[in-house]
Amino acid sequence: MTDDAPADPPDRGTEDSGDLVGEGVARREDAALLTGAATFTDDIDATDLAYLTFARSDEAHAEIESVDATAAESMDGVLAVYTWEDVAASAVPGVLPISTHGLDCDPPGHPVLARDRVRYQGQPVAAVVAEDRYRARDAADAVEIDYDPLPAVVDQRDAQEADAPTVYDDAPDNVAVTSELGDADAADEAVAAADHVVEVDLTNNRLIPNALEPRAAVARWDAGDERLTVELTSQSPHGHRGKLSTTLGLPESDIRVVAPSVGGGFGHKGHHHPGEAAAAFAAMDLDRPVKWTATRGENYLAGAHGRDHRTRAELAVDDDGRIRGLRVETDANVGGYGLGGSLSMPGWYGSLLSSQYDIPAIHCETRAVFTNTTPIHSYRGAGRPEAGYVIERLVGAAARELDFDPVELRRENQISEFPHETAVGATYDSGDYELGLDEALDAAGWDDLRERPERDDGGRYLGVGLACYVESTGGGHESGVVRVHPDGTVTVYAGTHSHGQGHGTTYAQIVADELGVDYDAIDVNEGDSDATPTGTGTFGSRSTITGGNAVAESAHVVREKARKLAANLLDAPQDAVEYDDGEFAAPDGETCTFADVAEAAYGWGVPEDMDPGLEATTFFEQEETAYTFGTHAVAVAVDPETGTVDIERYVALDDCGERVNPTIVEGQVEGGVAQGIGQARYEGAVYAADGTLETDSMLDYAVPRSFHVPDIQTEATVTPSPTNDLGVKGIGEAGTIAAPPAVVNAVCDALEPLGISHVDMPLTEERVWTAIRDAEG
Ligand code: MCN
Repeated sequence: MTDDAPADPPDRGTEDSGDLVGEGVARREDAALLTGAATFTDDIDATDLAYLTFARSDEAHAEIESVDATAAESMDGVLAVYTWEDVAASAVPGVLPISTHGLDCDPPGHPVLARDRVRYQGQPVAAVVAEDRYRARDAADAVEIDYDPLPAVVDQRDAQEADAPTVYDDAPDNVAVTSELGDADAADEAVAAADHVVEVDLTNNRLIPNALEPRAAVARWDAGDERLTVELTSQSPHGHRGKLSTTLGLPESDIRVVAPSVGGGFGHKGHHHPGEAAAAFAAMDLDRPVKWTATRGENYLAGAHGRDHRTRAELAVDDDGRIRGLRVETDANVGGYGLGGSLSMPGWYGSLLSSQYDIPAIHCETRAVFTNTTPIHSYRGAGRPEAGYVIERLVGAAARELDFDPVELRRENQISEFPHETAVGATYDSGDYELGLDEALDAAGWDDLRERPERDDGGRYLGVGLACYVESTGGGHESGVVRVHPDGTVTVYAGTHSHGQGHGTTYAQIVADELGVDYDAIDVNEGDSDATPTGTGTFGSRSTITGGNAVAESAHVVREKARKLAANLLDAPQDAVEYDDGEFAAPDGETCTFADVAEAAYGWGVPEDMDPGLEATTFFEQEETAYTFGTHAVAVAVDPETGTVDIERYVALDDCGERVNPTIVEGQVEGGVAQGIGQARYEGAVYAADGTLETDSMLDYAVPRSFHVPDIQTEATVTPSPTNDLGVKGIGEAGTIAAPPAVVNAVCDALEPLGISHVDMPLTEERVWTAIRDAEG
């Protein structure tokens, strides 16, 4: 904070607070996005701009015998062809940073260009730079790469077999790390003692993130200042600056990262990619600006995937419906390389396994397993959808096996006192889980849905499904600056970066309320590492909690300084000055506006014991996690002739504490549910045994279209979080957590008359049809 800021975070109270927080203010960013006025990375032009593209590996696992760039180099318009030898001959380390802390092995990071071996199909082997992107593409095709193919492994359970190919010699069993959470003995005892043990063996399908805008970067090297500027598709500009610093061997002070408008990220633009580093390497080497834009196909092959868990789990339940324990064993595919912290990420997922339930004993063992597939990183939800799926499928299966009402089984076990510490170490801050369940059921017309016949008049099987969830949100620190200009207008800077979430609107609402100034006088800036104090970025549904509280605290500090300045202008004691709606008033009736005070702050109206200026910087640290929760209810009809699943009703009840902007919250829920339905019904990466990605385009990998997504009725309860002054929790990922188990539970309920208890995601027509045919014998 600035010198004027108090050492301890201020108690902001509610005095003078405005009324924009809580309103569904229309998103101010949409006009530019919808009319094409916004600038995305690929829109950026520059004098002498050159274009980079990769020659990528056709093989999933092979030694590289040779790379011959002679033909490519001689092609018209080609400026350079780089291989690992060029990187090695330079001062650039050329390896993307990887966190190996706590691993059972010490694998190298992902090299920007393949060193001697490729470990997944699509790994960049050579980078070609040319005068235009088409010549670059042609030249990349002309790079001749000789491989000595090695056997490949794509499935994480197969990879642990004794005769499986080894991805890294350092990890002979292909296991990067085995993580444990909870108490193994207690879970074993619960399973041994319970009246029933319900088992599931589930696949959480591998997903391929499909943001509208693929990854892209434009790098410029200023040889005079010896400074690199990289404009790129980033969720975390300072995070990218740090990673580029490690990969390129440049100090962070010599790198500026700017993320312009970003067309969706879904977690996929939070981590570092060879493309950004290669563009920077080439820009420095050629002393020309260099652009790299991934094609949709490259995004499929090598843009990092999400999920891909295989899980066996047992739920110990007594006759009365009380859950006694949970035992989970998960094999998580991490692909051919670690990226950042991706190898330890699967180990975190167990901390959400207790969900809304009071489960006294839980044990979860997770193995992060290397395979010859595209690296896995976070994808919207990142661990929470995987955990939510396991526990909600188990509860659904238990209700059926014990012949228990699925609502009552959930109600029987729901946590009702807060804070609540789970058996896997999470401390839930606040909630009213039963209220959420009841409101969701009411909104869905659950009792009527339950009374529907097994089949409708057309012979379709009818079913209903529920998913209750808990989502950990926020974490870490975030920066927020509130700068008042001499004319009383305001610029807010935050270390987060919106890529569809509407921070420009949200932060302006918060600051307008805190400062008591006009919403339209507040401009919000994110995405420039030179302009903003070091921030953490946007992921983990953290921005409203961390960025929102950071800008709120800064606004509060500014307002209190403005009050002191106003007291000086009005010649009144500070305590006696009232502030309302942009106007300070002294007891004698004299007034001055916020703009008068701003002008005085930069002019001659500053008392001797104060510094000039009117701005504050806050690094807000979120010390405790805020846990969002909710219940989603779904009704489906399944056509036995075609395997088609119709989602006839979808109700999403979510509680993210106080809502800054309920309309944006609804949009976030709907977007997440659409992606969750995508996972449940359509999406799934498929690899051939040799490591070829068979679903390498939108022709083979079905992203849901608008007509695949039903009307989603969004409902809310509001349980403020005690972890932060705004009382908020995150919402950006909730839909992806609740939708998959709610839909699968509904389909399993529909198919119960046929004796079908489980169908793996995605519930494609073919898969559902086959399950029905098999059941009918
Ligand atoms: N909000 C609110 N009140 C709350 C919580 C949130 O009003 N209590 C609103 C705010 O308007 C805020 C938005 O919801 O701008 C999202 O806030 P938050 O839950 O804090 O999430 P983040 O801004 O940190 O966004 C991250 C989250 C994640 S992790 C993914 S992945 C994701 C997502 O948001 N990717 C998205 N939503 C996305 N939406 C779009 N359009 N595109 C993506 O790539």
